[in-house]
Amino acid sequence: MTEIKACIFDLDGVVVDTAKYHFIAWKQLADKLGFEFTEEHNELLKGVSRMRSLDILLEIGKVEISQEEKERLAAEKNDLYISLILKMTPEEILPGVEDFFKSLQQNNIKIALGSASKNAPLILERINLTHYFDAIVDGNSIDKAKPDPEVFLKGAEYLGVDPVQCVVFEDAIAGVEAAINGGMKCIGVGDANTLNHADFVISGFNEMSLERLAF
Ligand code: B16
Ligand code: MG
Repeated sequence: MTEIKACIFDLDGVVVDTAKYHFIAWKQLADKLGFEFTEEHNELLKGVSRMRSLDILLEIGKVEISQEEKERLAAEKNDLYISLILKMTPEEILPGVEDFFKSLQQNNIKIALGSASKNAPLILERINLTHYFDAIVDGNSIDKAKPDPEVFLKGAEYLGVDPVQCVVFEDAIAGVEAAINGGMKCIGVGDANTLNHADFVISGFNEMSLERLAF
């Protein structure tokens, strides 16, 4: 059994549910471009970078446009997304998350963020969680998307903790793979069948405790 010294959290789908705001913003773009974009389509964008998400959306709508136009549409989507997340409040923190952060702090287990989102710092500020984090790695500080382990390895490096002593919490398949590729343990948050490569899966942080970190 390895002593766990740090927990690294994905943001969307683990700490907070921002997928619903991404959906509203992407759907508005698809409406404008004249094709249907459903909640099922939105599942394909979870954990995926902004530009890759746009490419997937355009593939769904069979729309071909220049790189310049893509940049413009991504910026337009992001403007709408930001207008939505600016209205977020601490009430949107997913159940059990803050209590778990407190117990980690009390037991000197470090906390890092490992998110693909370039808007992560703004979201953490809106939900008043920034102060819990010893390190923040987000879409602004990485070159390679999950399942590449870069985001989590940087988190471990910033914390000064060996990757084998880190546990990653992830809701996306690519995120679970990124943790495994980084030599870390991974607890899936969500559906056990979907996240079957994780060490184990919880449906939410009300099921989580320090004792369960010892595995
Ligand atoms: P942004 P995570 C991801 O966050 C979202 O799951 C994904 O849907 C989004 O496209 C990506 O962030 C980039 O977000 O446009 O704000 O940079 O799950 O890695 O915390
Ligand atoms: Mg996620």
